[in-house]
Amino acid sequence: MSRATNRADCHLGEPRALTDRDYRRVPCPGPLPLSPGRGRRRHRGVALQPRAGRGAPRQPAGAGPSTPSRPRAAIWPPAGTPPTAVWLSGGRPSGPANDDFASPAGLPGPSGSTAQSTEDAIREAGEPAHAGNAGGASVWFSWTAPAGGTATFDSAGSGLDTLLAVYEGGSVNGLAGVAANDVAGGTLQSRVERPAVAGHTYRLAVDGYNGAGGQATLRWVLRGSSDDPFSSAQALSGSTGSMTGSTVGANREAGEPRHAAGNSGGASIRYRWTTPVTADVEIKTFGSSFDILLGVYRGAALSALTREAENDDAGGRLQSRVRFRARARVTSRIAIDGYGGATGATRLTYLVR
Ligand SMILES: [Ca+2]
Ligand SMILES: [Ca+2]
Ligand SMILES: [Ca+2]
Repeated sequence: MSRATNRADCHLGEPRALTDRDYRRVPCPGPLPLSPGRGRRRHRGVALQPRAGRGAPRQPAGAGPSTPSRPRAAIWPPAGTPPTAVWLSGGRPSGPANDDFASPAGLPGPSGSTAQSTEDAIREAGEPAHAGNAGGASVWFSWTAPAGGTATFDSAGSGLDTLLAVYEGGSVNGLAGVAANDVAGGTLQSRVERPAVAGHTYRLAVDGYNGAGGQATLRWVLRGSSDDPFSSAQALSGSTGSMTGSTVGANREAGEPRHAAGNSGGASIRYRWTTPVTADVEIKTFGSSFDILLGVYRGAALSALTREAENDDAGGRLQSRVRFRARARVTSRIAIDGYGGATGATRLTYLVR
């Protein structure tokens, strides 16, 4: 494992205050032979204003938003750190929609995956250093645990050296760290796993080591507590609806029943659904991407589950469909598993017939 030598080596060491939207970050045109504290130099036509030491950065004369037609670089490296990116006045291309802490991308449900570019993302004022590295190209996510359990987040599959951090809190400079990771499993990608409290909202930052940008993937999965696999079940609302999800990264809990056809499965996600009145209902997984096992139960605890319905293949397909009579105010516990432990994208449709 080695650190990639790429644009990441061209980033500011101290980008903290360089978040002015009137500035535009561009990749370093090459090694910048700049020594902190030695005054203004010219590099490939860009006026540089180095500043030694840490502290409040100083804006070079003429480099501010007031003169956007005169591109200049503002570089304030900490002492001993070579400057690595230039920020030009004249407007920065808008970064990702979830660049800032205040505008996170929501992560729906107990599990899933999302991918995006972090190019042009920045580090905002007051932002903590994620996983102990200054980073510099963070994007933010928000996830509310639909139930209690163990939440796992990882950035496997990302095309950059990621930093991943989980927080609680409502402002970027007032966050409480929950978990953070730089390298996991011998890769440059990151992984964290922590207990999640039902209803709590967690904020996640995905950043690049030393400010690297690139294509980032974030996966999340909530597993139930070991004494009840259904404790992480996501609630279905209304009398009809559809939910998409993913079983990638899910597993099989101790004591979990075989959900259909006596097949052991191996990667299940769970839902719960309560109808206000007794009704004939249908639940199906048509539209999922793999061979599904579907099991429906009632009962308040794993040790007291009663099987309501199960199906492996319906209608000559690998997808599943069950019909049963749901009792008023009795919660149906629904498990989607993969035949032989297969995983993939899921689609669950439920309706009162
Ligand atoms: Ca950011
Ligand atoms: Ca990393
Ligand atoms: Ca099937």
